[in-house]
Amino acid sequence: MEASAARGETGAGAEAGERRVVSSFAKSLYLGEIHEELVLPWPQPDPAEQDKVRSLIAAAREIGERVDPRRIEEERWVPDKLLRELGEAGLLGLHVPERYGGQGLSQTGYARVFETFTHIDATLAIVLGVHQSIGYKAITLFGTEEQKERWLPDLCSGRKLAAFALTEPNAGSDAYGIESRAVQQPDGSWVLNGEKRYIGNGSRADLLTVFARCEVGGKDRHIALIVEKGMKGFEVGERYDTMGLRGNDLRRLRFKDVRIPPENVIGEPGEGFRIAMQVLNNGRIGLGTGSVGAAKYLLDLTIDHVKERRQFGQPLADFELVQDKVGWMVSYLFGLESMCYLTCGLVDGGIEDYSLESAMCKIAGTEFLWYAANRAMQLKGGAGYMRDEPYEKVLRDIRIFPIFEGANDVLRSFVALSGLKPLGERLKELGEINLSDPIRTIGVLFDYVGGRIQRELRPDRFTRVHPELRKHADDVAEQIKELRSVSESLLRRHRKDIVTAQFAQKRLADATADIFAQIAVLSRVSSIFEDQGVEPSGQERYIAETFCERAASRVRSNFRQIERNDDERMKAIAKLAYKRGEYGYALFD
Ligand code: MYA
Repeated sequence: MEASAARGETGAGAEAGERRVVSSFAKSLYLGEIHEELVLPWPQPDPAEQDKVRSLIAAAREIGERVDPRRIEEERWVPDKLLRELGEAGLLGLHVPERYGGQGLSQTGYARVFETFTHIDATLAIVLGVHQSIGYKAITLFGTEEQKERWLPDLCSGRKLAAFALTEPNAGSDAYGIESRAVQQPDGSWVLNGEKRYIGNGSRADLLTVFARCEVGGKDRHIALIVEKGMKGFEVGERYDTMGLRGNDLRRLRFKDVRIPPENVIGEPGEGFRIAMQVLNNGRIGLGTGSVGAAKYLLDLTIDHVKERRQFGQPLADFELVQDKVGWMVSYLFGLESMCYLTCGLVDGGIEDYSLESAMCKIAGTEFLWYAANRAMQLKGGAGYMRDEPYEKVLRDIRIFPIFEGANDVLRSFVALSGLKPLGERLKELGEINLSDPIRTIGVLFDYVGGRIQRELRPDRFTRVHPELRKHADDVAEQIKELRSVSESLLRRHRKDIVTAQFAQKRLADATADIFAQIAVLSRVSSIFEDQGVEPSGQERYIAETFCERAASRVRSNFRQIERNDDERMKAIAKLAYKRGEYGYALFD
C-alpha cells in the first residue's frame, strides 16, 4: 500500500471538506463512504522484512522451548536470564528503528513475531507486551532524538525494563479523570504526586511512562513523564494477588513529591491524554493480534485431540457438534486474523487515525479468544479440567483481556460515538432546525436531501475486490449504506442523548466490527486469488465466504435490533432488582 493513498491524499473522489475524515477508514464507513484505496489491495509486507521476521520467530521459538510457564507462575516472575536472552536475540526492541538498537519492524512484522510469544506463555507475552507494546512506546512515538538515544538502546537490549502507568484507584475506564498531578517548578522540573494501581512490571521496571494532570496556560491538562527507578519519592507498593497472569508483577505505585527533570517529559506538557490514547491504540492492536496467536495455539491443540480421542467407536472429530466448534473456530479466526492484520497494514501505510480499528480488534480478539479457549477446554473433556493440561491456566490468564487496555463495553461506546461524531458534525445543521421557523427549516432540509442525492451518485461499491467475490462485496456495500442510514436515524432520534444510548452504541459497534472484518477478508482473499489463482484457492474462498455470510447476518440482526428489542424491559427489570436489593424470587422461602 502506498503511504500517500493511506493518508487519504487521493481523496477517493470526496469533496475537499470530506478529505479530513479519510484519515480514518472506519469512521468514513459511518458516512456511508467506502475509501477502498486504503484497504485494497491487501497490504503486502516488505519481502526483506519477511526474512527478518522469520528469523526472529525462529529465535523466539528456540528460546521458548526452554520456558516453563508453570515455573513462571510459581516463581511469580519471568527469569531475568530469559529476559536477557530475549534482549540479546533482538526480541525486546521489535518496533524500534535499528539506529537505536531495535529491529525496525513494521506493525505487521511486530505482530507476526509477537504471536510466537503467545504460543509460549500468556504471562511472558504480557510482560513483553507491557514492556514494548505500551511501556516505552511513547518514547518511540513521541520522544525527542535525545530521549530516544538515551533510553531506547537499553530498553531494546533488555538492560532496562519498562512499564506504563495510567490507571488509578479513581480512574480506570475514565482515564481522562486521573488525579495524579505534576506541578512545574521555577527551574522547569516537575513535581509529581499521586497513586497508580494495577501496573504491570511494577517493581521490575527501570523506567515508567507515567500520566498525570498538569496546568498549561491556565488550563487543566495531562502530561506524560518518564519516572526512573530510584527517583526520590517513588515507591513501589504491594503486589496484587491475581487470578491469572500470576508471573506478571502487578503493583500499586506511589509518587510523593517526585522531582522529574524537564528532559523526562514526553511530547509537550498538555499532550498527555493524546499520547496515552495513541500508545493504547497500539497496545490494543497487540491484544488483537496476540489473541489471534493464542487462538491458533488452542485450535492446534484441539485439532490434535479430536482426531486422536475416540468415543462411541469413532474419533471425536467425526461428531457434528465437534465439527461445529472446530469449523466456527477456523472460520472466525480467519476473519479476526484478517481484520487485525489489515489494521496493522493501515498503520504501516501511514494512516493517522486507527483508533476505531484498534479498539475493534481488541474487542473481537479478546472475546473470541475467551470463547475459543472455553470450547477447546470443553472438547478436551474431563482431562481439560486438570492442572497438568494448559487449559485452566490459559482461561485464568486470558480472563483479564476483555477488561484491561479499555474494558470492552467502554470501547464499544468509544467506537460507536467516535464513528458517529463526523456524521453528527455533518448533520449539525439539521439538528438546529427550528420548527417555528419553517422557511429556514425547509432550506436546511432541501440542502440535506440534495446531499443525500449526491451521495447516492458517488461510487458506493467496491471496485477492487476480485470479481469472483462480487456478491459478497456488493452485500458489504449495502451494509455500509445501512450503517449510514441507521446512524443518521439514531442521531436524529437521540441527538445529544446518543452519548447515553448504550444499547444502540453496542449494536452499532458490533455491526461496524463485522463490516470491517468482512472487508478485510475480501481484501485478503482477493490478493490470494491474484497470487495463486482462483481455482487453487478454494479452501480460503470457502472459509472467507462462510465468514462473510455469518458476519453479514450478525450485522443485519444488530441493525434490526436497534429498532425491535426489549431494551426497556431489561432496564426496568434491572431497576426493579436495584430497588429490591436482591434477586428475591426463591421458590421455598
Ligand atoms: S493500561 C490502561 C488501560 N486503560 C485504558 O485503556 C483506559 C480506557 N479508557 C479510554 O480509553 C478513554 O478514557 C475513553 C474515552 C475511550 C473511555 N485514540 O471525550 P472522550 C480522544 C485517539 O471520548 P473520555 C492496561 O490496562 C477523543 O477523540 N484519540 O474521552 C495494561 C477526544 O479528542 P477530541 C482518542 O470520555 C494492559 C479526546 O480524546 C482515543 O474521557 C496491559 C477525549 O475523548 C483514542 N483511542 O474517554 C496490556 N480515545 O476532543 C499489555 C479518546 O479532539 C499488552 N480520544 O475529539 C500486551 C499486548 C500483547 C498481548 C498478548 C496476548 C496473548
